[in-house]
Amino acid sequence: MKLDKAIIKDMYIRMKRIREFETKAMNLFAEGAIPGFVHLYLGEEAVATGVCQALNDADYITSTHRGHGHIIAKGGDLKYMMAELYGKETGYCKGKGGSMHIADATKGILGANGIVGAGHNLAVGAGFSAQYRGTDQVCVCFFGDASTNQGTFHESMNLASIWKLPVIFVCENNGYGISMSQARHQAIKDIADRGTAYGIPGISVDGNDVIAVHEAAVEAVKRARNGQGPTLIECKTYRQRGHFEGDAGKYKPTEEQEMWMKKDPMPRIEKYMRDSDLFTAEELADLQDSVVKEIAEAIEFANASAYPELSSAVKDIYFDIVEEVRSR
Ligand SMILES: Cc1ncc(C[n+]2csc(CCOP(=O)(O)OP(=O)(O)O)c2C)c(N)n1
Ligand SMILES: [Mg+2]
Repeated sequence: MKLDKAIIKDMYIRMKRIREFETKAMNLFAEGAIPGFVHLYLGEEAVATGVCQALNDADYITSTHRGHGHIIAKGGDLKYMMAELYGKETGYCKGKGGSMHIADATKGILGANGIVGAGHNLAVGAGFSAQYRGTDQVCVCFFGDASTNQGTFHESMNLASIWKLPVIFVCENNGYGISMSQARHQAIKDIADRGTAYGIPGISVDGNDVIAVHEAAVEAVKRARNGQGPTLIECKTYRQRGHFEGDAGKYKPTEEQEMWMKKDPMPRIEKYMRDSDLFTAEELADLQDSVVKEIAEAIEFANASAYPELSSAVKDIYFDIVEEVRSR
């Protein structure tokens, strides 16, 4: 597929934002600046990017516990994200949600999600809503390999198929569910095969090749907008870090890690950009500098922000909202 320079440039910026954000989050967590848990997306940047580049602002995504990449690729605000990781009051959830609860309804980001498999149902709901309202919106459901063993995956695939909902199921097969390899948690190799059981076309792509992911996503989005129903895209990729920061990932064989580092999506897209003669080395360096600056500004913003007041711990909770609705 021959892509316009503008699309490649846009994808590179999104990928680089994720890489830089995650690298900084990794270091800041190690320094103790970020509390709680962070599950990093390093190595999987091409998946969220290739898919989200094929979407419009009005389209939806559902995310996972490993959600930073999805949110950045769909246009989430880097400053509010970083502030949320820091637990600051300027964050997306006023510092009370952390990494796994970031959502932005204005960008169609229906939320990261700490419950494995919960995004599938939300995606079906969003797809049904779009179909019912007669809009041309689609919903992308991002999820991991291990989550395809949850009942929600199967229920959602079935319903999306029978109702021909505009949902694109994007499986990030990074080879592991926590410390358990795919070979130990399911008896199949290609998760794309699971589409057959529900009458959904399933396709496996190299998830570290942003152009291959994008190509598959464009096709699936076209089908969904045309009323032809869901597609299952399995993106074969690799989690370069442990399951969360603090997990050294000792169970990942060295040869396996080395093999996947050779397929790192960042140098691959950079090589493509240089070899295609579409970008000069200087242009590439300028793009890199501008992203590094953006992330530095997000960290500065988070650092300069205040922690929430203690009294805010009982604000914006269920009973608070019920009270507000009652008093209207
Ligand atoms: C319902 C539920 N069961 C178990 C867990 C614990 N848990 C957190 S992440 C995870 C593995 C997820 O693996 P996968 O879906 O492949 O996503 P990845 O972490 O590889 O991106 C599990 C079992 C959970 N958060 N929610
Ligand atoms: Mg996994």
